[in-house]
Amino acid sequence: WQGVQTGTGRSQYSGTVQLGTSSSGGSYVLRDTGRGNHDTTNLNRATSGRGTLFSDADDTWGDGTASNSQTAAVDAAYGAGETWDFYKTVFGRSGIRGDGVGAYSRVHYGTSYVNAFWDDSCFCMTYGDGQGNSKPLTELDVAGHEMTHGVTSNTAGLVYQGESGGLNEATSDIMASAMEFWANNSSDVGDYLIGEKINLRGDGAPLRYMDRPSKDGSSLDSWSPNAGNVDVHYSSGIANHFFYLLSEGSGTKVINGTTYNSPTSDGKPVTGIGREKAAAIWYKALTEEMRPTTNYADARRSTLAAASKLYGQSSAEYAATANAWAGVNVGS
Ligand code: ASN
Ligand code: ZN
Ligand code: CA
Repeated sequence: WQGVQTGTGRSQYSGTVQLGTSSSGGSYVLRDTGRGNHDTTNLNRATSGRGTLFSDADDTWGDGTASNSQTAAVDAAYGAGETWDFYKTVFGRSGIRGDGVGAYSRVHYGTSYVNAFWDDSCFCMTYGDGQGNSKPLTELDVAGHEMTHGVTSNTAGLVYQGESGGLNEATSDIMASAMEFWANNSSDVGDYLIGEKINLRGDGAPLRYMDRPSKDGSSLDSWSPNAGNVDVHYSSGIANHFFYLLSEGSGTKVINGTTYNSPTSDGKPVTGIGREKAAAIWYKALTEEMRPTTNYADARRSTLAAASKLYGQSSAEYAATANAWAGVNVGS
């Protein structure tokens, strides 16, 4: 396969996008040579194996609908590319392990599969097609979420159960949202919602809300002694809410057309420092401070240490980090 080609994709969620592709003998494949040779493959309803590398005669992929089998590949490849570029540009991280090597993405997993996942053993991401009113699980923030599970595995290694599991899940939502804002795609604008365009439950609601996680009916807005006993996709709410408060502050705010209303558990207002600084603090904590057994109290210390390194201990950013944790009932 030769050179770095740029294909055109018609995605389901992100409009018309540019894709890194490769050529050989007059045909094209979804191998992104500019991003660690990240491949996108077709499982064609299988639930194991590497799948078949997508190929195409004219380097124009998908048609924006799920009836075209290439469309899911366009979204998956675009999401992996944006996430790669986000980590590289914003944090200087070259790929999931930081070694320049790409993972790969598999689409059309199984039949009516309503999920997506990262798997350390294949070093790959996998996407289902959804079922009924639920569309393919290939939205940009879902790709960022799954790929970030790979980054977490290769850095802090947060154990996927109890409080560390909630922090692992939150890290994926936090970095996915930061990436979605950074990607600045006019068809899928940045927000503090996860999976907002998939219609996962058929009621038009997003999968998760970061400003007030309990809006989904299950996630925690703030820490309680029971946090380690709930599903990691619900205990993540505590850190997702922390990240929202640290970025945007408490109260009501409209961002890219979405209205947020973020309360604090102690009733005290929090002033945000902006999502770029909040993401920088989280990433530094993840990669330099957190450990496999980090719990919420440790995460507070980790982010304060990161804020201190980045901005100094007497900075507004350090104070806001402490205030945002207080706002989700994680104290000193
Ligand atoms: N989509 C889910 C996640 O990334 C899959 C799972 O729960 N294993 O957390
Ligand atoms: Zn996850
Ligand atoms: Ca989103």
